Amino acid sequence: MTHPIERASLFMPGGVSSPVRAFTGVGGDPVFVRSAEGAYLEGEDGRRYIDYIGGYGPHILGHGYPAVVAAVREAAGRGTAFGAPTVAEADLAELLCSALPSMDMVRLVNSGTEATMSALRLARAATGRNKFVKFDGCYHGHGDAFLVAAGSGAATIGHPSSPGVPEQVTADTLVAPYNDLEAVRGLFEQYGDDVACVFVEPIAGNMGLVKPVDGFLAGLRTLCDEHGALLVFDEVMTGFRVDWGGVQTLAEHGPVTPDLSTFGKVIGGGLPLAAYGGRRDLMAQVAPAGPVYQAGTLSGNPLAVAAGMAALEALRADDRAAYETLETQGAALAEGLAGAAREQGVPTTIQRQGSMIGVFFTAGPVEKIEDVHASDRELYKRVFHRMLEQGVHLPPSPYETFFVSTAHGDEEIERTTEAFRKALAQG
Ligand code: KE4
Repeated sequence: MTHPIERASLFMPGGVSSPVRAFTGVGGDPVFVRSAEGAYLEGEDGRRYIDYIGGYGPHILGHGYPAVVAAVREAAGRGTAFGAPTVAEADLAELLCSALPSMDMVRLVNSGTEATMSALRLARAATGRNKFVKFDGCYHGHGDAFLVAAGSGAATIGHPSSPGVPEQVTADTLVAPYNDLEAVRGLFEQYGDDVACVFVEPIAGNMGLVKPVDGFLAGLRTLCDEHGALLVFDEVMTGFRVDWGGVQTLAEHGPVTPDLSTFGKVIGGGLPLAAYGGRRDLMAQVAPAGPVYQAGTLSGNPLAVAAGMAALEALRADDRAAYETLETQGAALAEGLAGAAREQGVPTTIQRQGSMIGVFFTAGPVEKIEDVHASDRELYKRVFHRMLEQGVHLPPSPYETFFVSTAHGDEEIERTTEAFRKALAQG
């Protein structure tokens, strides 16, 4: 019997709808998923897998969360994509703004990419400046301006990391190493009055999990204030994942208040919904209230809004008890993995924020992309496949984050830890 990837590859580039799913980061053929429930994926291969991909972030309550499924079913029965405003969108917008002191207003869109590209356009319009700073190893979706590879040296002008992105588009993208405030200070000294914003994942989740060192986020805030630039937090992955709100509302990381923020994943409950928002004086410039154009046929889609609302209501319920579960289970997994690595004598750095975990085969610490490049990524590939054989599906790349959900119980954590121990024991 041929593998599903063979037919899929006849009609879809790489046989997938998004590159990381093709297992290019770990080799081999991807598991095609038939269904999922709670902490488990059901493969077309007939096998069940404990899932740490979590849809790359949305499934904080586990797959097929009943209240989310019910909300989508109910919304579908009333139609969808009206091309007209709905009360439910305003309900979601009000909920998001009530959770985030930095957010006076928000615009709903369909993907994190749309949210970040729109936030960048708004920051450029609001400041009248074109350049912006991003960080090597941070991913903000596939908008042209963000698809840059850092050049050599501490801080550089970005060069396109993909064909089809013109040099003139990325000439305004300035790249600095993550956690390197001096490099950012240097960029501001060189380009200060031309920098529209600093765009950052306040906790980075696209090079594995890398946390800001003390003072990094606050330092960015100060530099932006000194030079009249905006601070943009890309919380597409961290928003409502690390806390009710985001990194910007976590006392342990400040809190630091951005001027604009982007959200996605969790707020859509697994359906296509993302958002950008922030200060009223900035958001009031977005069409049709202001001149900064941005639009979307399916933006604020009733099914996605219903799924997002149901997920957020579940996260807020019982005085946000879900976050205690996510903290407990995330800690249990991190400790289990670290213990197994110590037992096996394998240099391993486990970094965690709540239910987001980064696993790096290196002595660490891991504070920037170079540290991840230098880790034993070949070992990650071997461990990935050995754990897959044992029924545990890690993210198919050492540059991705493990996601724990409220559906990952003690049994799943124990089975994962044991599978990790056995995988490491094979060298
Ligand atoms: P989307 O366009 O994929 O919805 O969101 C882009 C995006 C923006 N900002 C951050 C911080 C993100 O993590 C993402 C998307 N994350 C990746 C996970 N590494 C999506 C997975 C994929 O590309 O298939």
